[in-house]
Amino acid sequence: MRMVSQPATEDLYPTRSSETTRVFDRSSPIVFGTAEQGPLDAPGLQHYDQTGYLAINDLLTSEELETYREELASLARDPKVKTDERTVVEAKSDEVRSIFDIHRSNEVFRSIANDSRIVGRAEQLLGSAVYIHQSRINYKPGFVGNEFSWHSDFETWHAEDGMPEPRAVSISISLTDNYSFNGPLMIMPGSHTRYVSCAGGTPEDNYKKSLIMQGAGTPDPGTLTEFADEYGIDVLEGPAGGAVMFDSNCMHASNGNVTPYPRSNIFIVYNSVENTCTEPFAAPRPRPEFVGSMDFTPAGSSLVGEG
Ligand code: 6CS
Ligand code: FE
Repeated sequence: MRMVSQPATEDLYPTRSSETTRVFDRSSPIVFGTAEQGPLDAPGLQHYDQTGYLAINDLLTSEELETYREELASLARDPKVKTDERTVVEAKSDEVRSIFDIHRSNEVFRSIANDSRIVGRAEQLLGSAVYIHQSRINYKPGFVGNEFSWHSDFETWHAEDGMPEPRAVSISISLTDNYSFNGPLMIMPGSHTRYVSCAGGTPEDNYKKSLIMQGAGTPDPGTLTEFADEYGIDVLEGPAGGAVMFDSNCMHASNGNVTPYPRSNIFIVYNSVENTCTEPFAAPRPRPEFVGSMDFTPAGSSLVGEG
């Protein structure tokens, strides 16, 4: 009899390994910390636990907002940034869609990514020190900003970056006003309690395409319809300077932007230091460091950025 060796640990979140979509209940906890630890209070933690997200109004002062907006504009104008491999350009125009790794490449964004107001909330939600798995600025320019299809970030991070469990939280900090009509974040509240194991495999160098328009890891229309019918869709409108923190396994998307008003944000992903990435679970090789970091230095610590 031929012996087949078993993987060292069972994959709790298999994906991209069969021809059919399957839906599992999430086994991992959602909120790890308590209200006593702060800064989030009990109603805030409860909202995050139930819906998978939490809005924070007035995170930035008006001076901070001004500084980040200027930085955003100057980066988009910089020809060196435009040709950098960490910059993603929109499919049908020459406009910048995203700039990755801004917590390492830019001093202004490094400071906000390590700011205790944000890191403290992430640590409380995840119940441990946290490190930055990914950072980016999303521009969503007026007229030409394209959509992001429905997906769970965790499904991609598990398949392509080797993130073991959904113990990560993203923050999207609004640098422009989010209206219903300029492509704001949409979340299916409660969808973070289910895991959609997607059909198909992961193509070679998938990130080069998926960061412009995601293909692999997007659930099929039938599953998305069932999810929308069950959970509904929340549209996260709100003024510049506010933010949304959301669980890594939320089903979310955003529409394209045909209005003249850009919808730009800073996007930072914090992962628990107890959930560091390993080999990808469903991809030929790990993605580059600027998309999925393997530097597990805790955010907010004095060590960040040294060396
Ligand atoms: O690839 C990533 O890490 C992120 N970007 C996309 C388009 N989907 C998954 C995840 O949000
Ligand atoms: Fe996403």
